[in-house]
Amino acid sequence: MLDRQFTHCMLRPDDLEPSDERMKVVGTFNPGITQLGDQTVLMVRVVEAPIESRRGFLCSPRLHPQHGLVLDWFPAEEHDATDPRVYTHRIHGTIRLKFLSHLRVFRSSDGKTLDSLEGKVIEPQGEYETYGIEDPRITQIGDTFYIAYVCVSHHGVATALMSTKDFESYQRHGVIFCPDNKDVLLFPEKLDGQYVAMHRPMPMMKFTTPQIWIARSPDLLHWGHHEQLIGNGSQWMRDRAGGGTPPIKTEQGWLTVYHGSNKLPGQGGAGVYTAGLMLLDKKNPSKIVGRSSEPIMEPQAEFEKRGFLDTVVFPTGLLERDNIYYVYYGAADDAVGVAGFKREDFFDALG
Ligand code: MAN
Repeated sequence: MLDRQFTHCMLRPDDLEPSDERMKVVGTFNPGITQLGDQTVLMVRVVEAPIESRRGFLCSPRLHPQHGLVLDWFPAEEHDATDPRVYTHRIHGTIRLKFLSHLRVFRSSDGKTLDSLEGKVIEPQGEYETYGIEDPRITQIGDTFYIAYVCVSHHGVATALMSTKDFESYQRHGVIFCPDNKDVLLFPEKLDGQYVAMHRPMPMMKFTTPQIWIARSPDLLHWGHHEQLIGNGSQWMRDRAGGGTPPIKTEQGWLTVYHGSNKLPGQGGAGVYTAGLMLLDKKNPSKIVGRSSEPIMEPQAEFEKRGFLDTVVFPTGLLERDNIYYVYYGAADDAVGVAGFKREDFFDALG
């Protein structure tokens, strides 16, 4: 674990008003991050759960493309509800979320505190987003910001793309990685004439523990040339491994922070989510040129240890200011945090 220069909690669920009177805000986390002029833009995942409860019933919210918010009620005995995030049908094994996520955009002038809590809302849209949109990752390519985000529906968990030039109006480009695939990170420039992305397939056939893959595309929409990047790794990422922060270019190569969780098979909860550091070759990012042997970040502050899902740090954005790397992350599936690390400590950790 590396020494932090600072840790700030930037946003908590209590800070925000719900988007509908039937809902309460239960999470504000996993922010997409970019720099726009002299402001840092944070596109935060806001999670809302139904307020009402009915004895003997469970409720799962969804957004109907025409009718808006719908609350579905099921007999409680049909589902296992022990996971704080999902209900699992006892016969079909299918899941429904206990909550619904949308995105809100905030700005920060100092990179550590939000200028205002009035966040502009981005709602789920269409058939592939009925169970919510989550975990946006922002990459600036030329003068356009591309946002790869998770879209959840009864079809599964996929990744879709939207773009904007000003964070006021957005263009939707549809699903770019089909279910189940999350944690898609775009590189900020073409390499060898192709766009590049890291992604995380989540196969149902468990030949492997989770892996991060890399893919290429001529146009950001059609992805191919898939190659495995990392996986089957250390104890700290035996249950989960996934891309974290969109890679940033350094003299030495592409720098990115990724996450892993150490849950054992059959163990309850989600395990401990920690973060590692990785450096990819400047010209050929399928080649790893440096990697921290241990996590650089683990749940440390109280707001990272206790929340909706305890002991989670989940990095989703990386910026450099005055030789300090600012890592933005979701804490305990609950709050937005930012932690600062010395530039030289990052490069020492890469070995
Ligand atoms: C997991 C968690 C949830 C998320 C669903 C769907 O269960 O990451 O927070 O809502 O996947 O993406």
